Amino acid sequence: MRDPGESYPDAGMARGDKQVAKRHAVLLILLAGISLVAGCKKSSESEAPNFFGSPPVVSELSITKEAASFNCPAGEPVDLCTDFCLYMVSTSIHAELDLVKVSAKVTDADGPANLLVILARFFDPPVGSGSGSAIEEISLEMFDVGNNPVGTVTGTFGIYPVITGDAVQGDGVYTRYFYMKTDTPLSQPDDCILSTDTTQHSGTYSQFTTTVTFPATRILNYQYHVEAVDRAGNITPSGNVTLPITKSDVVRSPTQIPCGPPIPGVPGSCSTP
Ligand SMILES: [Ca+2]
Repeated sequence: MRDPGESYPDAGMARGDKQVAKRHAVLLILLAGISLVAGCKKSSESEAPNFFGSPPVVSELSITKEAASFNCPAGEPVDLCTDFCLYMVSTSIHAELDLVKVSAKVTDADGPANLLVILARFFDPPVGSGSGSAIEEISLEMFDVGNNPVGTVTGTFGIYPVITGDAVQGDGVYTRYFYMKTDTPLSQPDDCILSTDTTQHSGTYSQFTTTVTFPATRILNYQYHVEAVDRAGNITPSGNVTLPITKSDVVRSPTQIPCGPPIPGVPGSCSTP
């Protein structure tokens, strides 16, 4: 069975990542330019003109988490009577995971159009956690779009808009909410989180799936920060905020409903209850 978390990667995140990848290419070129200029400046000992304008200013930083809990009652049962005379089965799902909320006000003296990208960044697994996995730096794009979707995600039972958690469009406050989901290949939440979120907020938040092994305490301390990058290559990082992330939990509770009597003349087939 494929891990739905893998088989439907968050389209919002994928879109963000694609944009980020493009912007990272620009960024690398800009960074190369910066080191070149820095090198020139060093060798000539002259005052370089300020090619790069003012760096972005990051303020009103807020990085918090809240425990999110989902309960989805058993939906439409799966029919294993008509073809197999086994039972009907319907599954209720309970999921608990942390929602990380990152937001910051970002301004640029050269105007908002000069901002290239605002990123929420963290290392997975956290540096020094001793998890043994290769450490990756994760970047999620932050948006100033209000409740407008930034993409879609395809679940098992539908397609859901992806929202960022941004409160007000165009106020200079960039936001990204995302779930920290522990990979549980044998116990997936199906569409429980996607559909509950969409009912409650007109869209669902991205899910970041980590494969890190949590310690017995079920808690790992992740460090998050914001980085604002402008088109001239100036990068302004915020300070780090450490949050204790709790291992997520998904419990599936199947209920079997016995089949009706065998259907005469149709071997191996029973009526549905
Ligand atoms: Ca905003």
